[in-house]
Amino acid sequence: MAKGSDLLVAALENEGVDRIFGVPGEENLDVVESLRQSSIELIITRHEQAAAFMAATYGRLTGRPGVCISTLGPGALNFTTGAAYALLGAMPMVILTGQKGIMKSRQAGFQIVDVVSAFKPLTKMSRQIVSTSTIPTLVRDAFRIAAEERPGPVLLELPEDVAGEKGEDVAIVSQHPIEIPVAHRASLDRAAEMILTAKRPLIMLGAAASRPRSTAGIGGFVRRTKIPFFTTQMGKGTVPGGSNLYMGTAALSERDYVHDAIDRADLIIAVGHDTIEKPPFIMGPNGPQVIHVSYTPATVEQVYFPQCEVVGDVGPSLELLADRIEGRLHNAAALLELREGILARITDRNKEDRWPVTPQRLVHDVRQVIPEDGIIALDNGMYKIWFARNYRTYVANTVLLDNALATMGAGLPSAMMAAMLYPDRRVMAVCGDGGFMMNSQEIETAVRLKLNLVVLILNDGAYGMIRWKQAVDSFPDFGLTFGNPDFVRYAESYGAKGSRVTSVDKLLPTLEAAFKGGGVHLVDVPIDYSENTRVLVDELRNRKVSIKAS
Ligand SMILES: Cc1ncc(C[n+]2csc(CCOP(=O)(O)OP(=O)(O)O)c2C)c(N)n1
Ligand SMILES: [Mg+2]
Repeated sequence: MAKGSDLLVAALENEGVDRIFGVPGEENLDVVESLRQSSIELIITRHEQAAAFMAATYGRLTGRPGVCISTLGPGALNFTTGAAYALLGAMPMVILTGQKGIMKSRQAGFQIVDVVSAFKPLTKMSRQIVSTSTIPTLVRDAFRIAAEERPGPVLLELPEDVAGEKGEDVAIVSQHPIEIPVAHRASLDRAAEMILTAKRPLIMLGAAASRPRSTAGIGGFVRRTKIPFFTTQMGKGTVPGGSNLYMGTAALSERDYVHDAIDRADLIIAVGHDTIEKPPFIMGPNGPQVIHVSYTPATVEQVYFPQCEVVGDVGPSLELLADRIEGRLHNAAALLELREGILARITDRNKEDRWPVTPQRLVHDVRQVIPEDGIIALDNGMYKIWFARNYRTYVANTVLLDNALATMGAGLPSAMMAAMLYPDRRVMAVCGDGGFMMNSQEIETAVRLKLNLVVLILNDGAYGMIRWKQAVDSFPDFGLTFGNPDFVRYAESYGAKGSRVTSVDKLLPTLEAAFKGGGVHLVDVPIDYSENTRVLVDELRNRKVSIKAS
């Protein structure tokens, strides 16, 4: 006879789960006891939201679902933002929640919320486990659904009486390999024809191009066709950005320098574009034609309506497409002449020594202390646009940013996950003073886990991005500033280290010393956001006029 929680944990082990993040409650105690006796590590966080962000990031970086656990009602509801983060960001994740007993109810309605229903719009599947005998199949199904394209979160609710109940022994369902079908020959022929006749082709790498399984095949396609490429924010890094075909990242939807190339292209091969991202360009009736290459068909939107679709396993499908066009492309390099001009504009003023530090200088100095395979994980704030636009990447998944839910509070937990998975690589969280404080309690978790992690806090005493938009829209400056704790002493109170940067020339050495010193190290740097308006509004607005005039 097997106990429900033992069956659950055996099924999780069968899925290769090695760690679970969360905050258990009374209703999970059987599961906690089963975990104690298992090979799975239980990692306690200080808020369920951080556990969900960590589990989602585990899924994003490994392709295998990350797992998080909470109690019923209040704990489960703290997973909602993490579920939405994984749903919009296409990150495989399995959420386990507890519930009061369903066979007997001795506590009436205390703490009971219909969690399964609450998560229906936030997950790919949300189910209650009602008997021990269904646990193996439900767990297998949950992991399959979470991981298959398009990946996302799944919720399983385990009531405490089912967890504690002894039932018949049921066999665990073993995994088997599944190959994703490759695109249809007809669609490959059609796409090849369009590429061969294009005069100014351009490749765009989107969010799904960053899936761990995609990246090698995409690199091969770019190298074989030699068509220049740009990326969306979440597609950053999928082909070595150091290659001489990288044209830039579309951090804005229009008018940026990279749009010089996009606007002139007559064909865009959009690899892995997911319309949950803020649009990297706006399709219009007179703009370039688009070929959508991805695991799943395109979602047609007002701003994205491709004329051709190549749907299937991205790497192998692109290999077949390259077979059809390699060596036959005469116009592959047509837009390449714009490259130097675009990249030069992006690096403009990145060594300026103004104080407080400017975003351009900040991105430049951070790049200096992060090796090619080092990882930065961004929270959400004004600096995200600057990093997306200006930070060059050389290795896939070395910039973790969220251009999907774009929630504040995920920067620190996602950096912690990266630091756990890659202990030999440098990892830095980049957070605003607003976003950092939304999950800053996890510094305790990071210290407890003995992570090596630098947390860079950009201090403007404000919800800077919203304050900036308020000014751009000509509203009076109102309601978006706050006071901060002393971040150095705050770090020290957790047993972490802290440094404050007091002049622009100290930024780089302070970051370098923080990495060299190891452990968890907060670096507080004041930032001057006046560049937002000078570059992202005035300079680009004037530029549009000059393009139109020319
Ligand atoms: C959870 C959440 N709440 C609110 C927002 C809206 N929002 C986007 S950026 C931002 C300000 C971020 O402030 P901060 O973290 O200090 O970064 P800054 O822009 O000042 O660099 C806000 C409030 C959001 N994206 N997510
Ligand atoms: Mg701020």
